[in-house]
Amino acid sequence: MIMNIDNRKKYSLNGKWKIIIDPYECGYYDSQYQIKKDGYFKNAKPVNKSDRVEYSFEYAETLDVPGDWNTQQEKLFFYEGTIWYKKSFDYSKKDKSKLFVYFGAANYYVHVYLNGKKLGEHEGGFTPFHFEITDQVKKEDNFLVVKVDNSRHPEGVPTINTDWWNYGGLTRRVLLVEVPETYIEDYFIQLKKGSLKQIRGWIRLNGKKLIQKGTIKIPELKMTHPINTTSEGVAEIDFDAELEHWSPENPKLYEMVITTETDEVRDWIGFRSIETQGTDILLNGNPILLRGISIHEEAPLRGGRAWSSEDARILLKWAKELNCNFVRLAHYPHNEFMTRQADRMGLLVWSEIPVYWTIAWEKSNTFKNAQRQLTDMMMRDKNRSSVILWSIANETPVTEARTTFIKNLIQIARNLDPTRLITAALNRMYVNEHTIKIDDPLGEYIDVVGYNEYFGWYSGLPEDCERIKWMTSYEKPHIMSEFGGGALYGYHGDPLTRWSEEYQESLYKHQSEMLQKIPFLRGITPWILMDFRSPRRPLPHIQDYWNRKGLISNRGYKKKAFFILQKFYNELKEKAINTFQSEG
Ligand code: GCB
Repeated sequence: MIMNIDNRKKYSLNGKWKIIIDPYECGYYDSQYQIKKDGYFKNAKPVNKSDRVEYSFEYAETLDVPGDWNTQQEKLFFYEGTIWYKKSFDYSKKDKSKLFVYFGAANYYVHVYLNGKKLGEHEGGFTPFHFEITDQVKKEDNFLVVKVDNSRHPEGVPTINTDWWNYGGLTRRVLLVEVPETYIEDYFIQLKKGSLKQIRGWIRLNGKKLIQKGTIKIPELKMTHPINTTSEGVAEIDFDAELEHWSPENPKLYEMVITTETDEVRDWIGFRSIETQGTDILLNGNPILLRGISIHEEAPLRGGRAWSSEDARILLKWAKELNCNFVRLAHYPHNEFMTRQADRMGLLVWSEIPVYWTIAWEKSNTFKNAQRQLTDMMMRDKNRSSVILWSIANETPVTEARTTFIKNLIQIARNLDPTRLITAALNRMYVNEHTIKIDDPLGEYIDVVGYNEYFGWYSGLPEDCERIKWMTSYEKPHIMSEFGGGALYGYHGDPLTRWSEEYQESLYKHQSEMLQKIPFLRGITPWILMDFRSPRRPLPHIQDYWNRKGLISNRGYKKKAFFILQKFYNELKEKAINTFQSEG
């Protein structure tokens, strides 16, 4: 995967794309359900007045890219199926350089064709992918056709059942990316685990000239280190530096310049350590309490899938206003602007893959798909100091097949990135009505135990929270990765009136009282920053297909509970509270 796309020579294919809505996939299958040789990707046009061609991109309507299709046209609001996208472009590349077509993400399954020939396919709605087009691209009149299918499948990741909108389409940027013939394909530069000054990592070249000399520089520190790549194009990086460490209070980034004989990339990277000790999380060696909030990739104010740097800035600014030092980016990898912005704003990040509820644990294809999404997420964001937690799963059933599946994913994640912590959000578990014991066997394999609870919403009333006794089987840090309740902005009642702002406010008050008494708790990410669309939420006049658990409405108005959490976090921040005391 080419890293750091914004540091490359790039040409945007964003904007209006021609589209054909194809619910029966006539552009792909013939009447006998055989794959057509001359599907819509051929972009055929009648050659004379008698010629019969039953589709046309030329006269077709358009959709904006990036963007989900559901919120661009009313008739597509509930649409699940195939839409064909087409974009024409001219491009003159430098002799010998390589050209790629890059997609930030497309939901969910795509086939990509250039000038009528297939480039490849990609599965998974939230991770980037690209295809090399060096030999196929022409100076003029190229046409790129993408078949995007957002149908849900029992064996997909996620599977058919989620509590978020299945926004389809080319949901993130599409770019042409030009790199030298031999280019710096990837690099991983972070502090070595356990050290506060040893910079460790590697760079990897791709191309014909794999053995090269170069340097890695930190201009601000006036440091230059030599690089010598092997015949595999790989060079190890290992040197010491006296660094200001990255933290939410001081999100210090250093410009790093990697130069080889044929290429150069620049990136802004922060350096921090993250580890656990008993029930503590240590950032740069010091215990930290994660004052967080969960966030969906729902666009602030306009709704639909978020994708822009402006969307990221608005969402994360709200998190800062809440006095957060941490965000849970649920339930899938968010766009790259989010983690880059979090680096700059000083927000720690929990990053997650959509292994959500119950997927097909026994199917090897499902495993491969989850593995691919995990490694692509990790590869894209491995240089982001904000990211401290890779989350492998959310609310999965306690079965052997599930545990084996996730255990195997954890192993892969640890091999790929030994510097960060692994987590998962475990499911609700009751001993009795007033006692919770966290003992999902998955807890054994993760570093930080996430736990979702909904006292006062799915069970009991807000005031019941304070009667709950908390126990755990794991001497590890725990994060309350979800709690919350729905409220319609502007709907008022007493604290017992469901859906009122007052009910949600009361719930947050009682929850914060309860949470402070859980001695093993080191993080909180209530559900959720902003209302988000969900097909599971049809209640007329209240939900209207929005999950209303947001502290902020879909139009950007703050509900009463926002201010309760803001105050609670402010107290924790002011008093520099890093651990909670038990009641006794
Ligand atoms: C959960 C899920 C989350 C839902 C939330 C809810 O436990 O993890 O995806 O949206 O509950 O609102 O019910």
